[in-house]
Amino acid sequence: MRISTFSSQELIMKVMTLQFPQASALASRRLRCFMQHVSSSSSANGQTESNITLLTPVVTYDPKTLAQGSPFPPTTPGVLRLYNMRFCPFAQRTKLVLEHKKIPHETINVNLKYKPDWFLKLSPLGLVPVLQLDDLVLPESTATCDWLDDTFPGQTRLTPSDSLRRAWDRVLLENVGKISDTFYALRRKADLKDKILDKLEKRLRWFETILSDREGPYFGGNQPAMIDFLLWPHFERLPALTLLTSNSRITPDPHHLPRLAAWMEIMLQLPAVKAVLQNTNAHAHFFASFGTGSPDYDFGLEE
Ligand SMILES: N[C@@H](CCC(=O)N[C@@H](CS)C(=O)NCC(=O)O)C(=O)O
Repeated sequence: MRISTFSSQELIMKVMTLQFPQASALASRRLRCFMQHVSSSSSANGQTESNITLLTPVVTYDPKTLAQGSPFPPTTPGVLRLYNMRFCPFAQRTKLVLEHKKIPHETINVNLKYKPDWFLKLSPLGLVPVLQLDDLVLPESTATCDWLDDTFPGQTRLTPSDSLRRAWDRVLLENVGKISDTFYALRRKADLKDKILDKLEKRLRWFETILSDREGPYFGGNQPAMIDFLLWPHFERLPALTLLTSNSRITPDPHHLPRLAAWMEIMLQLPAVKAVLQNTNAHAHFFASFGTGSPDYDFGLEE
């Protein structure tokens, strides 16, 4: 694992332009870029010193997915990389934390149906998200988010210091996956639609109750916390499920679930959420394409 000094005092910006040979395997990517040397600070509250120096990416990668047979996009020492898939709710968590904390990184989108060999070497389970920084390789949404929060505490930690709150956030986290399972259940067992929707409503009411007991409007209180970013991707997809199933019971509405509906509204205003958001039509399209066995990973990107 690469750990070097992470200076809290200053932000060193070094701009350099790199020119890569046109004929390289990455010829299709834009090769002119800037390098900024950014140092972030360790937390002031005496927690573990973070000693990582990050460089801001120098190459702007094409956001299109890399599939089997694509050459490995070379890494740059000191540049944090996220292996991602634009419609993956788990990778979206990591992306949200990166964006919210303004942590410099580059993103490589991976075709998860036809995975490149180099991706399988990095991620033997073949799952995104994965973070890579030099020799460090870290998979799993929650692990990557925790690591980012610990390593780049910035102004505010996203993880609550109160242990009971942390424990309850874990309870919420454990239950959110069941919300997206609804979509797959509805596809597989259309005849059980009412039962499935009843279960979903029950779960959403449970989230509403927990949120109502908090000081709001976020699950984190008056500021978004880690749990808000971990939950959000699953909720962002609910309007698309509503669209696909023509069932309005799926998306929290202000009359029945006012706190959740307000939370969704306020989350949508966060710059990190805006930066990573896919709109309802895009999600619906991706879900539908996934259902046919040909996931349209690059939907919405220019040809
Ligand atoms: N527990 C993992 C789940 C990640 C996950 O399921 N990612 C999906 C995309 S949304 C994936 O990589 N699927 C590829 C595959 O199953 O082969 C996490 O939280 O990161």
